[in-house]
Amino acid sequence: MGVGGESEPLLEALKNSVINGMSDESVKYVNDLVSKGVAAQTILDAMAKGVLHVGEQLSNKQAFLPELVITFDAFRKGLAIIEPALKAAPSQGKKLKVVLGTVEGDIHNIGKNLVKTMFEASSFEVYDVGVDVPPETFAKKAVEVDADLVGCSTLVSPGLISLRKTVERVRELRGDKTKIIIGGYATSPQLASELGIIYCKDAYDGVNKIRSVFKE
Ligand code: B12
Repeated sequence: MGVGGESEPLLEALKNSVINGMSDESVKYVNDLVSKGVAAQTILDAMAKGVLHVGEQLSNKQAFLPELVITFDAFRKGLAIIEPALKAAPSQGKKLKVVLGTVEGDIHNIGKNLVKTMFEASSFEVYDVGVDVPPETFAKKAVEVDADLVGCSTLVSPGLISLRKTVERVRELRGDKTKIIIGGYATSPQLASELGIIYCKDAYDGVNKIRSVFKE
């Protein structure tokens, strides 16, 4: 069944519950929408609008990390309900594939996990390779999944050695088929331009830059 006018207020309420991080409400609205026969993708789109809204507020310093964390929690709980239906539905066009991890020598994962949720909310297909990830693992995973992007989170300065090797190795195995994006305390726009890759100041910036590079 399509969206249908009568589901619009419910979709709007779902979006707002995600924005406000009211996960019990989000779960209830998702269940209501599912029982009305609304397509899983339509439900996902409503939640994604909420996630991106809070991501944008964080980027503009109108919201702070705790707000984003509860928003993500509501999103993840709602997503869990519709995930089987999303996987079963015929895919709508090609999704961008992103291999995402924190570089070798670095165990920080909060930023990476936020990026992952924001990317999933943006309908990118994310392959999370974890933390302390060797260059070879990033590159091999990019080959295995035919990745459009490799995303490297790098917060500690010693991680930059590994980041450079990752860039090199991904290029060796993937040429220009895979673009590389970076973020985190140890990275900078200057480093990205030196390496010919893309710097993202936060997850929201990442979504926008990816969309503009791939003209989605
Ligand atoms: C929390 C924290 C920790 C926690 C990590 C918990 C965890 N599970 O991640 C703990 C206490 C374990 C920790 C450990 C250490 N930490 Co620490 N840590 C921090 C702190 C305070 C916050 C990081 C964080 O989570 N921020 C919140 C998230 C949401 O922000 P974020 O990571 O920046 O991510 C956002 C953006 O940067 C961007 N982004 C990030 N990655 C990516 C990737 C892509 C692809 C994209 C698109 C975007 C993107 O999007 C994210 C969301 O919007 C930072 C300070 C700082 N300013 O970063 C220090 C900091 C990173 N830590 C630091 C250090 C030194 C360490 C230790 C080495 C300390 C020690 N001596 O043991 C160890 C690390 C050991 C190791 N080998 O990794 C230093 C690094 C300094 C440097 N230049 O090397 C910092 C900068 C603190 C400081 N000022 O000294 N740390």
